[in-house]
Amino acid sequence: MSVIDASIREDFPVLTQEVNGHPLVYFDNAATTQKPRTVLEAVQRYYEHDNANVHRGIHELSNRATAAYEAARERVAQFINAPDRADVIFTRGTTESINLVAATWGDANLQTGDVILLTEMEHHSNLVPWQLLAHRTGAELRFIPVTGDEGVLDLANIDTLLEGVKILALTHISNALGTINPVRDLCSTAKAIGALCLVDAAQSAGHLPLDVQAIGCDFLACSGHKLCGPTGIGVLYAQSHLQKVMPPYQGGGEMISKVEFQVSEFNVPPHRFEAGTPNIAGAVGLHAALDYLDGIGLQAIGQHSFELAHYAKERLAEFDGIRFFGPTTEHAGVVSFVLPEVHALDLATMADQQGVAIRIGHHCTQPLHEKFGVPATARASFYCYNTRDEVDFFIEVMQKIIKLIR
Ligand code: C6P
Repeated sequence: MSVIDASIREDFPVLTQEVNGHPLVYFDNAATTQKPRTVLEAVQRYYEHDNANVHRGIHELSNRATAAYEAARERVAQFINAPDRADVIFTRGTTESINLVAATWGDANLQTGDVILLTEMEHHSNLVPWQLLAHRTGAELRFIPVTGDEGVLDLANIDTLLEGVKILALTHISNALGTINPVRDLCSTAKAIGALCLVDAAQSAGHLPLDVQAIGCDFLACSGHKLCGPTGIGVLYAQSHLQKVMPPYQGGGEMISKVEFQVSEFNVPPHRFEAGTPNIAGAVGLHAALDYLDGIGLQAIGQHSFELAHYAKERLAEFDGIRFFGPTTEHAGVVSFVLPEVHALDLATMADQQGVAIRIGHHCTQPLHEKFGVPATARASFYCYNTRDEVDFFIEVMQKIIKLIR
């Protein structure tokens, strides 16, 4: 018996449809989650009643839009327990948040010989920006290894790995494995040698309670669309004292305090990092999404997704030769696997014909998949509105597919 009642499905209009003649079973939540009606309505209400540009006008609508945008910032700060709303920078998503840190803090602080410590399970968004930074500055990239198929971090040599490290950047929850990393311990170990710590919370925000002060990170990045919010809005939490010494990211309106033909002075953080008209409606939708998730309870959401993933693994284990990637006991709502003789593409295409949406590929963790020696895995990822009945239907579909192929 789950902690979340299946009646919450009624909050999500998209879930009521049929796909290819079957009720939609949406198991691609690690890619993006569906949106509850309250989020859709908040965005619509904003455009119907308050739409204007922020921080620029003295007219009523501009004041309302500014108030809504800044209220969203306050709400995010509360959601992640940031000490101050000025610690919250709005971005387009996790990818932009990490690029911002690499391009501003990174360019200003790293030089040849410095080390950037990552893990082997990082999403390309928490790898490629650091590669670009390493090429620009001459810094070295180093990786905490991942153990075999169970996919947890091998911390046996962490002290050696940390030598010369200026920043540790790691994912909280792996999108490919479902591994939940001990970010709190790792941040504290990194900070003990004077390194900074960035947490990629793309898969943990909206899946478990987040507390940046308890984690002890300097930066945390997440995306609105993975937690019931709109696409194109994301968050970078950056400690105020770091923001104050970080050079600007992009130039343009809003991020300046004074502009002359030759030089400019820059606005105070976080506005210094939000050049141009921001995604105001996205921030409004994100605010509504956080209210929605808190209404259900983050603990309950994490527990529900874990239980579904655990049950799916139990059922999938019925298939001969299945190879799972990711931890067996403690993990998030993600199940990744390959089946002998069954090509992942065939599996996903045939599942889609039965209305089941799963994802296949390297899930933007290509080096990790190369390490495992597989080009692609199939991944089912769960969220608060998924049910055990849907898992059972997925297994029935899998049985049919395997029978047909083998
Ligand atoms: N993972 C998935 O299907 P953006 O695209 O900026 O919202 O998020 C990027 C990102 C960063 N880190 C992690 C751990 C992620 O999982 C993602 C997005 C999606 O797994 C798309 S590849």
